[in-house]
Amino acid sequence: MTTVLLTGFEPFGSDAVNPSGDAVRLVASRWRGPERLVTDILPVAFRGSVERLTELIETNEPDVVIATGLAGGRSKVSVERVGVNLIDARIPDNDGDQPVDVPSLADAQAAVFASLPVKAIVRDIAAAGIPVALSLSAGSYVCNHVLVHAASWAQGSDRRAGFIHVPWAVGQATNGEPELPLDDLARAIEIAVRTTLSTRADIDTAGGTLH
Ligand code: PCA
Repeated sequence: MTTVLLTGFEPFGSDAVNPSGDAVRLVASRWRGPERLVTDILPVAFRGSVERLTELIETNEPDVVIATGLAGGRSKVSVERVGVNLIDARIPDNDGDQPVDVPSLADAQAAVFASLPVKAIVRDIAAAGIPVALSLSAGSYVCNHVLVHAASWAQGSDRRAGFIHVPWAVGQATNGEPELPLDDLARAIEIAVRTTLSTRADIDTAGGTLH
């Protein structure tokens, strides 16, 4: 049976909530198969996140890994295209670690592409009326770190992996940053899972930006 591993993150920094974890829990509660969906909430820690991801992969042997996280300040769901092999942490992680200018993965390429059908996912989330965009940067913090590890795990195999950043959910942003209904975040993530399962090769359409 096809298995999808879907993760969100716990809260981090000074925040009490993380909509990625809430949205993933919502997707799990609504999932009706037939594929097996395994969900989990990762710690916002450079070491702990990848340890947990590796453990989940070893235990569940997924065909697809989709990790999600919060990108506070973004107004749209962001489907990440690439993980850059660089950590430059602006704030300490939840374990107090703050690596600066070190690789996520030693002795690896400078970057690794997500292997999800990212353009088909953007098309389908947009068709559901939810603001969405392709993104060329997942940042240089724990989310990007997890993307690099997940995408590297999938590289050169039939497995697929990628990352989706979500904005704040309604009622959560503290500085007037953009928010979307939590239900939209969950629907967008579920669409990403469904589209990945139904789409092997991505659609051939221009999706880039000039800057
Ligand atoms: N967002 C952070 C880490 C955890 C999360 O939800 C990031 O974008 O790196």
